[in-house]
Amino acid sequence: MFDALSDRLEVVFKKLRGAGKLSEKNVQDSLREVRQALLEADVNYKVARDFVKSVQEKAIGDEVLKSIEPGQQIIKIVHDELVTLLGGQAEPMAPIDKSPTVYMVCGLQGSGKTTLAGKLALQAKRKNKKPMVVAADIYRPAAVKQLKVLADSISVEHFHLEGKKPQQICAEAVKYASKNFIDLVILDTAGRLHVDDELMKELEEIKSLTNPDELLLVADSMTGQDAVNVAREFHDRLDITGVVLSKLDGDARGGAALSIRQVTGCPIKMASVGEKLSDLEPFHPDRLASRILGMGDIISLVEKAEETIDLEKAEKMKEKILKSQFDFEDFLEQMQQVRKMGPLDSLLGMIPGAGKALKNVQVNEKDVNRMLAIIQSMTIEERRNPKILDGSRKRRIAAGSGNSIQAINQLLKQFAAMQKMFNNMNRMKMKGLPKGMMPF
Ligand SMILES: Nc1nc2c(ncn2[C@@H]2O[C@H](COP(=O)(O)OP(=O)(O)O)[C@@H](O)[C@H]2O)c(=O)[nH]1
Ligand SMILES: [Mg+2]
Repeated sequence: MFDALSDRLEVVFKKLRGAGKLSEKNVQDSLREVRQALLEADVNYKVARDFVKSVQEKAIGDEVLKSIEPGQQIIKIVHDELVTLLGGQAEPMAPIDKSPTVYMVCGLQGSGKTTLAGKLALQAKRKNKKPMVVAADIYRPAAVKQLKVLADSISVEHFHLEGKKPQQICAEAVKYASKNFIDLVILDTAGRLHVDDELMKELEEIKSLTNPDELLLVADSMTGQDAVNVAREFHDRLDITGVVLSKLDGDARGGAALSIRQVTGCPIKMASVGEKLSDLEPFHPDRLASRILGMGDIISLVEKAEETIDLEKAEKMKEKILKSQFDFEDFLEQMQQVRKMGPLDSLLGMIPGAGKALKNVQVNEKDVNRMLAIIQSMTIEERRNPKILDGSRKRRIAAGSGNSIQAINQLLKQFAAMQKMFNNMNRMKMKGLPKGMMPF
């Protein structure tokens, strides 16, 4: 989602790093470009203006300009300001600690409410809690069914009362839950195409009848600044407790995600990153900032790995990446593990720089199978040290794996790019990047 912004900022920072000595003018020019990049990413103009002002105040001190690496310092300041812009600390969801805890989900039509209800239910289940989803969107018959199908797919109880008003359905659901040992009630409310008074009244009533522990607004990141305005209107009326950014996996410019916290003052609690029910992550301002500044999101990757892979292996992977010892043997092992975790392109995007190195490569299962076949046709020695792959070895591997020499060359090229990127990352680290710059 933040590719274009990342690319722009990378260019600005490259210039800054290369400048050696910095003057106020250098800095001001760079920050003007940062502001332009933010605006192009569809960041709210006031947010962009204040952001740059705040960075500027911190960056134009003697201390920064005379430091050994002023460029790095300024990047660090931008990073820290981005973290602040996104809310500073990660804000956890209200704990599921009574019977029942109530999460109310609201937002415009199509923003991803029903999907989120399913995702939250799945997450609760994984924590050994008993969730129940409540169909309170009665205006579209398909909506009740949609929630039912989702609930059935994860064996979660589904609550609905035919012919009743949403307010009643929700109130009854909470009563039912407290009698039936349900830990978490998730209210899937109705949406509209635009904010309207009637809907707001309905939501206000549901709120006062059910007294939710979380009142979540689902904001569709794909709709840009509209999402920000909608969030503001919902917050004004309902006093929401948290925003969930949905469709962060899309290719919109990301400005909504970057503006919404600042404009509404409401914390972003979760990020929805795909259509599958497992595609829900806690929102971490620092990780997203690192990702936007091209530093990847190793922590999310490792955490995701830990869910599926055993801890020891995940730890080993992190170490190998850090020490630039990542070879085809590791690649093979990791690929096999990683395939259990989810769509590859989304995982690769979390590796610093990998998204970029592999940008024009469509990663799909067929490609992966081909890559794996090629690596499996290599000897251990070749996997450890691909440099020894000469023409005749390549021909052998090509024949063995049923691929062309060209496919093998392509894989080698991609792998070399990845190694180079890991190396750069490590060198940057060794140069003593300020603390907080690297995501680990
Ligand atoms: N790519 C992507 N699609 C999503 C995400 N969340 C929801 N969707 C899709 O968006 C559409 C609308 O979602 P739905 O939950 O029905 O929205 P609702 O009208 O607010 O209940 C559906 O096609 C979902 O599969 C997400 O995080 N990423
Ligand atoms: Mg819905």
